[in-house]
Amino acid sequence: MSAPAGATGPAGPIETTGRQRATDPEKLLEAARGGAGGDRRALARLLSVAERGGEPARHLSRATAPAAGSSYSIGLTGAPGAGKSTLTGRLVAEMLDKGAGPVAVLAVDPSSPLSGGAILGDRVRMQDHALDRNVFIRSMATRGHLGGLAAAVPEAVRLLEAAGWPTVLVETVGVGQVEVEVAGTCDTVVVVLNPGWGDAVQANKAGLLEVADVLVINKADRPGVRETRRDLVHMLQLSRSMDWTPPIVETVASTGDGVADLLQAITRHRAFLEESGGLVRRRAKRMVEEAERLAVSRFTREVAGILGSEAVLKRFRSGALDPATAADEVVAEISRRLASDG
Ligand SMILES: Nc1nc2c(ncn2[C@@H]2O[C@H](COP(=O)(O)OP(=O)(O)O)[C@@H](O)[C@H]2O)c(=O)[nH]1
Ligand SMILES: [Mg+2]
Repeated sequence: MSAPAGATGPAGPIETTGRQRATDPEKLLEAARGGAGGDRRALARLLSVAERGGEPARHLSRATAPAAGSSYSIGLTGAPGAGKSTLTGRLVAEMLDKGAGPVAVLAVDPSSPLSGGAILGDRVRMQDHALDRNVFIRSMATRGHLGGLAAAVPEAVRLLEAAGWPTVLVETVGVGQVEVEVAGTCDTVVVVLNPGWGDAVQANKAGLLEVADVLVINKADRPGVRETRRDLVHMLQLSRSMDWTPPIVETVASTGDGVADLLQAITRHRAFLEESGGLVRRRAKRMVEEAERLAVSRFTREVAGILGSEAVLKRFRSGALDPATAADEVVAEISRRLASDG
């Protein structure tokens, strides 16, 4: 099922008629600039472009590149139900309270082609902030972007950056491979866990501890906090040998307890990255990874296109072609196309 042309999903319908119709990203970007004071409809449209990918997104990507580095992104990941949305809402409130706004929130759901119920719930929970001029909330799902969400989200973050949002929070719904990858595209990665036997172990298995810059034991109003903390400390000692040891923060998102500590931990990690030069390195490394994802997915599509042709299948069926020769032919064909392109 595909989205009707021009729809933006959860951000609301877009007019598909009239002069306003989005074909010129530069104009839209111009309108969207100014952060909290910018045109949010234009921003929503641009985010749809980033979400869908393809040539328009590449074009947009070039337009937003000059703004790179002017805002800070924070990723929150953790198992469904861990309290990420509640915590995100609290964190936004805390930032606004401390004068650290405006804040843009991207709620990312890789599992649904169009954002569904889970994200709708998130939006309801964050509605207080949706009314606030200093907050922009947007859901993102898979829309056929060639590099997947792990490529679409950084594009969206750069777009928000170019539009003048100094802080972007990225919340993922779960802890699948894509979600961890998406969170990993942010400057500071917050991993949200709950107290209880085995949660720390699961986090380790899911590769969460590897990407974590800040660890949160949310639902600290429940038993098992001390054991979970002990397990985490132990696992961090075993698996990490680096200059930054992720602090472990206890929160009760439902009451707001510990959220100020969480913001402080994030701020300290940011300062650490900025002072050590790690931020610049980290961002450059991410750009390489993002470019790799895009390049590989383009090649993959080319390869699949050539090998999936009826002519090739016919030769395979009749025994006239073997996989190794076919691979040679594909490489030669792609090289030929590249040469004639360039
Ligand atoms: N007891 C308790 N419940 C919490 C806490 N934080 C969140 N919850 C509840 O846990 C449930 C899942 O929270 P949600 O934010 O949707 O989790 P998400 O799936 O990770 O986004 C909701 O019913 C929250 O009210 C907490 O610190 N303590
Ligand atoms: Mg959520």
